[in-house]
Amino acid sequence: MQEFFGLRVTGNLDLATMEVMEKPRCGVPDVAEYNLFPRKIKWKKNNITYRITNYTPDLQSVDVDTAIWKAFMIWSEVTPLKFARIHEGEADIMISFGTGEHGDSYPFDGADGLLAHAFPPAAGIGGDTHFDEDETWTMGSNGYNLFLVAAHEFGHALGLAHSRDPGALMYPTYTYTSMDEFRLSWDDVKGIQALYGASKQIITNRKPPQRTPKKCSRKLSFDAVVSLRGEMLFFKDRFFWRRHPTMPEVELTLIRSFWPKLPARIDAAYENQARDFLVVIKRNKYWAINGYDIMPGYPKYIYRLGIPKSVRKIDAAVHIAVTSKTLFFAGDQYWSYDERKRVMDEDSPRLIADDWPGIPGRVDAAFAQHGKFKSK
Ligand SMILES: [Ca+2]
Ligand SMILES: [Ca+2]
Ligand SMILES: [Ca+2]
Ligand SMILES: [Zn+2]
Ligand SMILES: [Zn+2]
Repeated sequence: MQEFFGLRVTGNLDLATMEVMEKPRCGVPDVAEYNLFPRKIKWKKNNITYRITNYTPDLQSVDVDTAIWKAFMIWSEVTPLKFARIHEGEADIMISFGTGEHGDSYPFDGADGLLAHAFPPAAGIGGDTHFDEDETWTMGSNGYNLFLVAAHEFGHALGLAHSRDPGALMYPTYTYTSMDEFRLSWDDVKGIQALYGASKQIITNRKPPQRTPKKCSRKLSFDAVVSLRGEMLFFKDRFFWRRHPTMPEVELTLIRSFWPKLPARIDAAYENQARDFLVVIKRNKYWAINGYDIMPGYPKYIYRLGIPKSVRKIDAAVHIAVTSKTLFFAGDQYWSYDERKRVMDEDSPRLIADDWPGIPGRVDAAFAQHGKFKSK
């Protein structure tokens, strides 16, 4: 894997970075080096008040109250911080919805682009959190999810700057996750605990923070490896690394930030270059993708390709352009699908060990490169 990952980080603004910067994002300016504001700005107390000064017409007020309260909860669960709502007077964190110039000389920009911003802890406007009313605020996956954006902004209101970890809540761009699936990353937890310390209370059924995979870890394995329009994608957990031949650096990206409708994690993937689509497999379903778009009619069941129903999970898949065959690996067997005739080859399945002696047991990921075929 050194061929892909043994390259130096340049710190230059490259194409991938520029793509990220065009995505819907938070309006707090970037402090790229660190996940705290430079001078460790924090509240000098653990009991913090908030007040919702107006409501968005996009949601019922009870939903706004819930989203805001849950967004505070994710920070209070991991710190000694407590948040109390007040209904009049000045709270530490004043929350409002506004459009364009809304009274603080940091105007919003209409639909999309900047979604919200928050001021770091201080008296007066410090801690205050503003949402762009030109967005459509929701409790689900359409428009922008108020809970997710509020949770991110409250990170700023408590003293966190942006993170460079694409798995972190404090990453500057918006990627949808449902409220049930949502978890802070280790980076977020380390950041907030550096300011306020850890929570004293024991919360029993809380899921641990999510770790972002590290490309230099010796233990790293991949869920899937695939070429896509000349780039190489290495899938791992919620993420993939992208390697473009002309770019010096690999970029780590959330799967959902490219394809919001895909599962958060995948099992296998392959590219059909001749027909220009990518196929992503998760358990017994597969999705065909053209560029950013999931093709109509997907997901479909893998059984439609001729894989028996006893197979619940595909370990790896690879398309061999010269033969027009796609190979699906599951356990110690593989199936060969003829993409030209659109039927499974009659001698499928075969034992992996019979055709690739030396591959030990189960396969994690497979891809074809320079006419050769690799598996890992
Ligand atoms: Ca304030
Ligand atoms: Ca906006
Ligand atoms: Ca709105
Ligand atoms: Zn932000
Ligand atoms: Zn504002």
